[in-house]
Amino acid sequence: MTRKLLASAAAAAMALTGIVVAGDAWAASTLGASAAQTGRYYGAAIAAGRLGDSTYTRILTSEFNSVTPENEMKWDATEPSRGSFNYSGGDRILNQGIAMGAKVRGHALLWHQQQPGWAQSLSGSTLRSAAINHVTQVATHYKGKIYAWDVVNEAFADGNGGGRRDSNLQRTGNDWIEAAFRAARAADPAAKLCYNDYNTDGINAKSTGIYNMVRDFKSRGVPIDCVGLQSHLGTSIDSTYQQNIQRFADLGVDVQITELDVQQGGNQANIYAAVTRACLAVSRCTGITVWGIRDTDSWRSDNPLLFDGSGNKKAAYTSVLNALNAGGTTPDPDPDPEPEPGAGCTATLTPNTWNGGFTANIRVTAGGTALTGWTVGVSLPSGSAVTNAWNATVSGSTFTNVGYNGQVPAGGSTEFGFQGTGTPPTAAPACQAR
Ligand code: 9MR
Repeated sequence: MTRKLLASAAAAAMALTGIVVAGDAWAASTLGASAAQTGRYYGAAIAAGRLGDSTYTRILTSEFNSVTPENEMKWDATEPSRGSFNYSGGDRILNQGIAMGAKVRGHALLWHQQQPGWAQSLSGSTLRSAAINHVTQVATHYKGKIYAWDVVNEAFADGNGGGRRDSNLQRTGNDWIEAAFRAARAADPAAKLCYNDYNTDGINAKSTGIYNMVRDFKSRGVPIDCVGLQSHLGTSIDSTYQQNIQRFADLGVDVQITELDVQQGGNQANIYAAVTRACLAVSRCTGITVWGIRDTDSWRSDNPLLFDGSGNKKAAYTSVLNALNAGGTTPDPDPDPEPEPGAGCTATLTPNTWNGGFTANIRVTAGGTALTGWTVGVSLPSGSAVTNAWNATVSGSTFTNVGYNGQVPAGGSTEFGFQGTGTPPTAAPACQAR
């Protein structure tokens, strides 16, 4: 092959991967490819009903490497009548994302809006169990396929000093959010679990209320991995925007910009660039999603997106692309590795022999990471058997936490015991976090 042919073959290959040569530097030519240079994604909220529009789909497939269903995975869409689930719209979005090799964000398991009528009319423990069942069912249906779930959306109030929003869900008890996160983790352990909200795009009372909740969750071992800052913006950006992202990241959660759109007519291109730069500056800010593709696809009427109604790139698009190509910090792909089996906890056994049998008390101690569940394996001498256990369930000689003692803070302990026939174990029990 001649040099020229080689060069054009390389150019064709680069065009396919969205990379072009700009000046001396390599610069990606699409939002997704340029975000990927620093290990991030650039996504869009999409609607199943628009996927037949060829302009829409052309922009979607060429520019974005993450998708969020704008409405299709919400409670009213997925469980229109109690216990009867409909995943048709959600699955269309999921399959579009899979076909594109994109990350799929799940939105949203529980929210005070877009609840089906039957849920709106429930309250108390009936609503609580219906809500948790909803989380379990939907997260199970999409198990292993979702990059990050907005487990709870918009549960904090505006102008209430950082307190919760009143809603039917809130009235089931203040612990409804952690119950939802625990159910989501149990159903889909691979998905990152996010809390998502708006008007949290700077340091203010509302974002501080959320910050305090995340800090509390982390200290008690409630599973939470990320915070979504929606970023529905007007004509300015809060001067503490980046600082706010950073303070959440410093709690040990990822941050994602989840629903970005910016009013046109103010400083749109500059605000988009500032959001991009702020995310790139914080290594745990892992990606940005715009809430729609063209201005005409938006829920807003002030032309807040990156493409005009005809699908042309706007100035805001170019400013985002340039900001992405200017580079930034690189996220650690696995900032919170799961503990190695056995590394998350230790167990000690204290036997008490009595006529014809024994009892044993086992103390489980968490390592440097809080436990959200544990199992302990005991090696029994031959001829011995477990007859019953307390504060744990038993299968053979493997013991698992019960509902009230799976959560153990880092360094903390809990105890269970069992009774057996024969002689007590002599080997140290093996503890594993789960
Ligand atoms: O864009 C969504 C619009 O199509 C729906 O009618 C609306 C219903 O409340 O929800 C919009 O998306 C919202 C998102 O789910 C949560 N944050 C605010 C978004 C804009 O309202």
